[in-house]
Amino acid sequence: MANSKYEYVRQFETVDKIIPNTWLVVRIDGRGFHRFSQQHAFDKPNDRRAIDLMNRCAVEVMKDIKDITMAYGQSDEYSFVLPKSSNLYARRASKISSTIVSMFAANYVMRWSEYFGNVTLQYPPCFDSRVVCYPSDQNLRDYLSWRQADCHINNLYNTTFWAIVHSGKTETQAEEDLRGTFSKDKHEILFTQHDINYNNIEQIYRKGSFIIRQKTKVTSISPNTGEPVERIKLIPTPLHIDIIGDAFWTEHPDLLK
Ligand code: DGT
Ligand code: MG
Ligand code: MG
Repeated sequence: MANSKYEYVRQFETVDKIIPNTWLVVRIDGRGFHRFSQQHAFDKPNDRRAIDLMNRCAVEVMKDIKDITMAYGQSDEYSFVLPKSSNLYARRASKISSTIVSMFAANYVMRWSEYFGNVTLQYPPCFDSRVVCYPSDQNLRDYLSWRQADCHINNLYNTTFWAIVHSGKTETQAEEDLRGTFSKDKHEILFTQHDINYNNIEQIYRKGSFIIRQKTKVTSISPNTGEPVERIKLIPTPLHIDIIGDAFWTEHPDLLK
């Protein structure tokens, strides 16, 4: 029924095309993960299973949607970056955003038990999603720096908070101890009172995860000869590195093209 009398309703659909030649960032974030992390008894301050699952979902999204060149994740959020030149779904914002977030959430459920073993998933996790466009390379770098700085600030606070609580104080006391403190005070509390050098904490917790497509050697069996064949493939790989400074970007100039 190509030209049915009903077809005029299409005209009510609004166009939400993103302007050309701008970086696209899709950020997804867990809905009510404060409760979700409690209901599933996530380790505090960081649950490695939860982080690995988030990273796995992001890798699967990148394997499927080849336009995504990089992604940054921390806590219950992930940001996916599409280059200025991308014409994915003719740059329709809701189509891009909804495809990425539903693929991510479906993977989260499907792969849950791979990471959480026999911990039962109590209810369906849900993620929100938005698209933001950034006109300049500096805007994009500032966006990613903002998310990584957020990871650092929250992780330093949470690490100190839970160190105080695990040492026997109440959560209210820990909150009071930390009120008005600066970053250097938290480092000091951790070092002198809890024997923790913050800088020695694993990078995955302090820096979050930045996924890029890295050249990786893969071996497969040739269907013709039955022999193993080595090939170089671009595989989305999570790195736990600083993306605020210039060093990483100088090493990877292609990412900002
Ligand atoms: P929203 O996003 O407005 O629906 O609300 P929430 O509750 O998702 O809050 P949000 O996104 O600002 O903060 C993420 C929450 O997830 C926060 O309460 C801490 C929790 N969370 C994330 N990762 C971990 C983890 O590895 N361990 C624990 N214990 N909690 C985590
Ligand atoms: Mg959330
Ligand atoms: Mg969040």
